[in-house]
Amino acid sequence: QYSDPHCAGGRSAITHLFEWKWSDIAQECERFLGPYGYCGVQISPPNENRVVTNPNRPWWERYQPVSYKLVTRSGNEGQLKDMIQRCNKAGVRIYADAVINHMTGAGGTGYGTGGSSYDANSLNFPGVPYGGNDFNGGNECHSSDGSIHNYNNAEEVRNCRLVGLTDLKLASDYVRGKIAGYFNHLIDLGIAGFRVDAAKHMWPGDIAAVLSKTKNLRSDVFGGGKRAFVFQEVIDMGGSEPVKGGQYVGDGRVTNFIFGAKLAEIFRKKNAMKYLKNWGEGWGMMRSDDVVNFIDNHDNQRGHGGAGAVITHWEPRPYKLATAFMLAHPYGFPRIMSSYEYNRADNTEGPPHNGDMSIKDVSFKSDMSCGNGWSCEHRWRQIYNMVAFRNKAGGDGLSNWWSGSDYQIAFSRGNKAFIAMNLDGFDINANLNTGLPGGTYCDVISGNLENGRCTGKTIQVGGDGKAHINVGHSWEDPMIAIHIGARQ
Ligand code: ARE
Ligand code: CA
Repeated sequence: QYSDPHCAGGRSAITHLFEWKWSDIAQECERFLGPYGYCGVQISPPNENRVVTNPNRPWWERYQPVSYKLVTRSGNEGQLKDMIQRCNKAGVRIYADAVINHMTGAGGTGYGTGGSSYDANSLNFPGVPYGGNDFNGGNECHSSDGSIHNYNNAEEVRNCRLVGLTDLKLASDYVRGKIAGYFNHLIDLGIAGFRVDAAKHMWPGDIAAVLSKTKNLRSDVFGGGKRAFVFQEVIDMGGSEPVKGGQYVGDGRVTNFIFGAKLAEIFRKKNAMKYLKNWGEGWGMMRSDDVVNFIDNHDNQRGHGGAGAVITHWEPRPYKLATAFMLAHPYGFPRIMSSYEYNRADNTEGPPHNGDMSIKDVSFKSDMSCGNGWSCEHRWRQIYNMVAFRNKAGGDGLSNWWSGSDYQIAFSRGNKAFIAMNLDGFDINANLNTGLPGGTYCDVISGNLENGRCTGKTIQVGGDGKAHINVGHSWEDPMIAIHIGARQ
């Protein structure tokens, strides 16, 4: 019910434009995401948050709500509305990061980004309004100091304070109504769904109760009777914690944290690539329709949020390989992280900003990559061309699996697309079945098909679907990928 992302016309991947301004996202939908086939965008939390000045405006202040007014450093309600409208028109969906488990950190008073006051000492959030009765306290939470310490106690994880954040009482009908009101406001603006932050810290039944109070999506944009796409942040590494991702699949999809951690081992050469043969449910991960997959996210790329060692944009060679694998493989629904550059010794640093701490515009270079401190992984050729590959592959399953050695693999997606990758110490030189119709294809890793000409390598596929595949082990991007959308 809540697991359909509502992609337009065969699109199949989303990107997280972390900390982008609404006005920049609107333009990005029109000039890039729409034309290059992205399904949608996860945006930073659109609701009013606490202004944190020590450290000065860290990225994480946006995970401390003050109210559900739509005013943040990314823009105001008018700008949000304009962005959602323009993105939908470009065929690109918008999903809001929904912080509904808690309000600000305990203690302290001040103002939010929309001018609302808050008093976390007396649990007073007049901008909603929430008061003392709307939070979990001694009756619900039994930890020594009201915060979560023991992740092996499910009740503590759900009813106590996550890193000291004032924990909302989602068992209360009033609180559920306020959250659903916030969701319905966004639905009226044309949003397609929600990433539910800290879902692990809420009871699945409480999330279901909130969702049951939400409206259908706008029928003029999505057609009649459509429900919001919901993907819930539950960090489940398959260990001993009692809270499992599988407990949440009734409320929508779940973020699949094992995915990036396991692929990091493979693409760092700690586990053989050939074992990817039964990747997906065969590796004990959740059902394909129940997951959102990613190589890294805004937390684990900077050492927040646990969940193991992952590969990030700071290591471009394995990152491009791992991302290409995610996009080429049929398992699950993929999300591409789009980051900004930060001082790696300071994991609190917020987005690129001007002297007055307003967020900097995203700028662009002639090769389409970004400037002004924005990394824009979603604009890397090896990544956006693999989004097109995935769209073309559509519902076709994995076929023609080949592994030449521990770290050399190739596979096709029916008769639509084919990829080969090599992390071994010697080249791939093999005659492989690509599954594709005969013809000359453009390798979309090394180039683009522009006006019928390939700017990178070309690959000849014979009438029998076979091709000579060469992948050099010392190439900067040791992979090739071809599909029916890029045939000369
Ligand atoms: C900030 C300060 C804290 C301070 C707090 C309250 O950093 O020192 O106590 O404010 O004043 C983000 C940041 C936090 C930040 C918070 C609020 O990461 O540092 O706290 O914003 O500003 C657990 C949760 C998981 C959560 C991760 C971070 O289960 O839901 O921790 N991830 C989401 C977001 C984060 C965000 C929040 C939740 C809060 O993606 O960006 O926090 O809205 C094991 C467990 C995991 C656990 C992990 C880390 O792996 O299995 O469940 O993740 O440890 O504890
Ligand atoms: Ca909670």
